[in-house]
Parts: sequence; C-alpha cells; structure tokens
Amino acid sequence: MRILYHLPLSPYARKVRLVLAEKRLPFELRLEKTWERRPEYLALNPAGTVPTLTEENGLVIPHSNTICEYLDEAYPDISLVGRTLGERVEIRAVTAWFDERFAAEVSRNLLYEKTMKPVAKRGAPDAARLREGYAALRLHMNYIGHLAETRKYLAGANLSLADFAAAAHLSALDFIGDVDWAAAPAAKEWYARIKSRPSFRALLADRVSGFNPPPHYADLDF
Ligand SMILES: N[C@@H](CCC(=O)N[C@@H](CS)C(=O)NCC(=O)O)C(=O)O
Repeated sequence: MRILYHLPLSPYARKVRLVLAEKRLPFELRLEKTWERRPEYLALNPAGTVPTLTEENGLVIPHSNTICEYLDEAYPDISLVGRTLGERVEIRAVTAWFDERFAAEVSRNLLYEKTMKPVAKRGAPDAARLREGYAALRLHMNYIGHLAETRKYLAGANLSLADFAAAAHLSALDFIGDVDWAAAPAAKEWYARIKSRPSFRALLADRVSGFNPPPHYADLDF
C-alpha cells in the first residue's frame, strides 16, 4: 500500500494529500510525530520532516515538491504542472512563493508557533512572531486576491499545483481560525472553489486533538 507520513496541519503534507486525491491515487495516512525523531522515520527521510511517501514497490520519496514532481511523472494522466514551458515556469514560481515565502512569513509565525511548538514542548507562542505573522497574512491575502482577480486560477487559466500549495497553507491556518475571509473577498471566492473540490473533503474532516476548528472551516458555503 502507498503510505503518506504526515501531520494533519502540515501544509506540505496537505498539498501532497490534495495532489494524490486529485490524481485519484489511493493511499494510507500515517501520523508521524516528527519531534520524536524516530530512527525508523529518519531512515526514510533524514531531514525528519513530513511528508514522506512510500510506494508499494519500495520507493521512498521525501519532501513535498519531490513527491509532487514524482507523482506527476509517474501518473501523468491528470497533470497539475502545466503543459507549455511558460505554464510550467509560472506554476513552479507561484508554488515556490507559497512554500517558501508565505511559509516563512506566515505559516512559520502562526501555525508553527500555535500548533507545533506547544505540541513539541518547545515553549509558548512568541507574541512578536504572532504579530508579524498576522501582518504578513494580511498582505498575502491581498496578493492572493490580486492573482484571483487577474486570472482564473493562481498560476493561470488552469487549476494547478500552485492552487493546492496555497490552499494547503490557508486551510491549515483556517483550521486554527486565523484567516479573516471577510477582509479578502477575492481570495475567498477562489478558496471556496478549491475547497469545494472532492479532493478537499478529507482535509475538511481532519480532527486534531487540542484544537477546535471554527464552524466555517468545513462549510463549503462559508
Ligand atoms: N521542504 C519540506 C518542508 C517540510 C516541513 O518543514 N515540514 C514540517 C511540518 S509543516 C516538519 O515536518 N517539521 C518538523 C521538523 O522540522 O522537525 C517539504 O516540502 O516537504
């Protein structure tokens, strides 16, 4: 069986779950408490981060973008990385924007501080980091709104990995009640479209002990 090692609020694992579901590839989710640094898991992924995907044939694929590229090469029928060179460049650039810039400025300061840090017993959330995270999130929501107003999907005319990278980060932040949708109507309209896809259902059903998502989290008509 194909196994995805994950944490429910990891945006990188969420992105891979969405890609697997879009490609209709069955898989089993396995919770990996990364802070326990299990030697068996470090043998699969020396960085000790989630996600890691293992295939039935023994192939081990660490890191979310390596996994997404592998999935697109191995299962190209439903492609999420574009056809023309121009499309492929834009999809990679927008995906990197969310997985690097958005992650460093927003997810690191809000998701990590509020969820991972306390669970891994690394102390209480740092107030300065939270402030920085909220300020950055407001700017990023405007940028998402700008992209959504100027093109159908975030990286162009077609749905792509970039939409799933962005939606993965936002869905995890929405789970902890940190997204002010009323202040970002264009971003909300785009997110509602992505959230309504069947591939999103499993994410909306996630439950994490110690956290209560707001009622709108799983509501498609929020
Ligand atoms: N570039 C990696 C980043 C993965 C990552 O940072 N995952 C976080 C959870 S969102 C993690 O596992 N952190 C645990 C740790 O750093 O020990 C990827 O895309 O897979």
